[in-house]
Amino acid sequence: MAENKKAEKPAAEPGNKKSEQLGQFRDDATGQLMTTNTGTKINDDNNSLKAGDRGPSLLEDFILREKITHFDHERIPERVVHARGSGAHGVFKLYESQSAVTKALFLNDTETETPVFVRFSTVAGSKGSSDLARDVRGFAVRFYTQEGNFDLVGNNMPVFFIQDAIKFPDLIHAVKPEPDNEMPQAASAHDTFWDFISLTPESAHMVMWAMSDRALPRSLRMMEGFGVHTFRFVNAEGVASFVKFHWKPLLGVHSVAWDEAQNISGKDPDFHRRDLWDAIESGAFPEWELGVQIIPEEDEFKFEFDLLDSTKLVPEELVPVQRIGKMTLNRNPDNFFAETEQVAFHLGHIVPGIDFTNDPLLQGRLFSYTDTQLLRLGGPNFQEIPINRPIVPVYNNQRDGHMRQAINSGKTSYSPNTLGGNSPAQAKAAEGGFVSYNERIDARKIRARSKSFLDHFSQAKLFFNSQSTPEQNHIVDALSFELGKVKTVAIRERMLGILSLIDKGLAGGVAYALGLHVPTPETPINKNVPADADIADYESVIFEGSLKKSEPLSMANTIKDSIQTRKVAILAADGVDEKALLAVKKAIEAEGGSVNVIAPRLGFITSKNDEQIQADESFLTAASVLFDAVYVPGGTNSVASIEAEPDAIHFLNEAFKHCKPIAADAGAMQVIEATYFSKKIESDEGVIVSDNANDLAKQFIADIKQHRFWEREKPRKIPA
Ligand code: HDD
Repeated sequence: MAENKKAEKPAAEPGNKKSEQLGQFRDDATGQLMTTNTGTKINDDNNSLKAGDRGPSLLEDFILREKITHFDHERIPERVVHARGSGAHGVFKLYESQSAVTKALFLNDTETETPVFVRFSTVAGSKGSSDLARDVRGFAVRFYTQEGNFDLVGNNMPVFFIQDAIKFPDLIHAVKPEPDNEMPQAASAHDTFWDFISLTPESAHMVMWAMSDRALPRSLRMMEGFGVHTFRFVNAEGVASFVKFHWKPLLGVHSVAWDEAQNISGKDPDFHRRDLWDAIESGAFPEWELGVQIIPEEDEFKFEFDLLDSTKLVPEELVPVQRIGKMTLNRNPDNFFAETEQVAFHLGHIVPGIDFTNDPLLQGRLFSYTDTQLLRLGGPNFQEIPINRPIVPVYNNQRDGHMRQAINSGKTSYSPNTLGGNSPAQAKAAEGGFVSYNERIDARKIRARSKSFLDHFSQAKLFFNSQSTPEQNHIVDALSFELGKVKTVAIRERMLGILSLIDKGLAGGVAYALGLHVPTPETPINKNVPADADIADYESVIFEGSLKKSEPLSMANTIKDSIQTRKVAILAADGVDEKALLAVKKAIEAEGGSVNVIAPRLGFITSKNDEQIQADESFLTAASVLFDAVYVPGGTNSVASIEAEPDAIHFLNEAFKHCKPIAADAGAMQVIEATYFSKKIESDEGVIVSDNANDLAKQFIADIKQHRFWEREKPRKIPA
């Protein structure tokens, strides 16, 4: 009789404590026989038990009942925000001990690789929405440290829409699909969002970020991450400092164009998820450096803004970001539901050496995250789900509840006790027990916003002024699009009032697109505003920050030194000049880029010297928006076929429109001549035509490093 042997479950990464722990739960049915959940082998999984050939199914059929029941219960509530996400495992390695500022062991110990699990997400859309929505991206990192889990639950933007957690349900109700018709999906371009925003000027700074190209990342691997709030570090002597956390991607920060984003949403709604998965599978592990801005406690009031206000960032010019370690994502999850869906992040998961501040947004979040997991994961034992378990043992007197896994032995589940030897005993600070920072609070209860939170515009201006011209144009375009989708004219006008307090040119550009006038400074934001909005009174409106520009805020200043994992399309057909094709392919692959040959149909194409070259995609399955650059090799017949292929010409026109590098052999000039942009190529950077494959490859690679030639958007209307 065939026996089901318990499958071996090796750690995916021996030596990695989290991976080893997950290995105990990983199951693999390869070579095994099918069973019910109670282990009884199943003989027939295709037919239910019936009374006769054509008779009714029998209630007795435990196999049918179990299978259908489990299926009926397969779904859990999606996250109320950040429903759509992608996860990956990795490690964090510290460069240098940070013991001067924090006693957190994983930030002291440069030897240990700390396992991490990261989940990236969009905020507004449902679980099945497109990756390319214009949205903030969640950037949640769990460190499985030797002192317990530390979760850094951040975003790809350093500030937030609101200052106080009590406004979060309002913000999210406003941005989510409208309640009467559940439209639009994964989009802020609708009336309720802008109604709320136009009545909530504290959102002005975040709106600048959310309407910038940061909301359209080229890849999850090419975005920054931020802890947003000011946190506290505490060292072994009990000395505290404020800290802001940053993630700096080693591939730089890059985005796509809005028109491109909308097309990607149709061609491949999983674009970011696939990109992350493929990069990890191919061994091109995404990397970020962890940065910290440390502010000594005595400098708390040194700034023009309040450190406790999450609508403000600390400019790097004022406090430099020190890079203290590197995170590498090196393994995809085995099971999306078990890991990415069930992971329960919480910024209240901290370890000794890290502590909270009184930021009212942070304080409210501390409540929300556990609360939401109770509903989403069904009860108080969600920390026992494998992805949530710390790598250190858990001992306390919490007991029972739905789906309890631990079998706690012994008589006592209370403290203090004598019957159980007073175990588990409380840990003294010297034994690693968490002791909250001993902050002095001497205050009256008050339900109000601190005056130090009232400047809503100086950093919105700082952000806008720090952008390059193409980036500023994109913000104007984004707001013109979003407010153009708003039906209520009064909301558009109110927003123009807000924008005019940030930048007159910005407001003017958007007003032009909307066919409206910028409201006068006297009327802007308090016209027709309900008393609850509390936005009429600001001295702050006119506040000018001392810093006028901050370089790191512009993506134009990001790293542009690599073509690692960039995707290049080669348009080819029978008769292609394989020497040129292969030379360019080889040069790109040598620098870590990837190449797809796109041909009129799948299968093989025959080169001009009768070589067989595999077509990776056809014009039916591929789209320019899924690539970073395009190359057209020569070869008389190939060139004639490509020129005659409308989809290929569209491919090139669209790549041009989205400001991507384009290269063609001199022999492929007739293909370029069939495009819209052929007349522009002499002056246009980022388009090369050459009869020397090596020179072409060199220049092409240099262009791909630049990512995009946004200056090409003059005039900014390009057909494709
Ligand atoms: Fe939140 C999820 C980030 C404010 C309430 N949040 C969630 C996730 C991220 C953030 C990345 C997804 C975690 C995952 O991948 O599972 N949230 C932020 C940032 C904020 C922020 C950077 C501001 C600085 N959030 C915020 C507030 C509240 C919440 C003010 C409530 C008062 N957030 C939640 C939540 C979620 C969540 C409802 C939904 C699913 C979950 O927690 O696990 O509790």
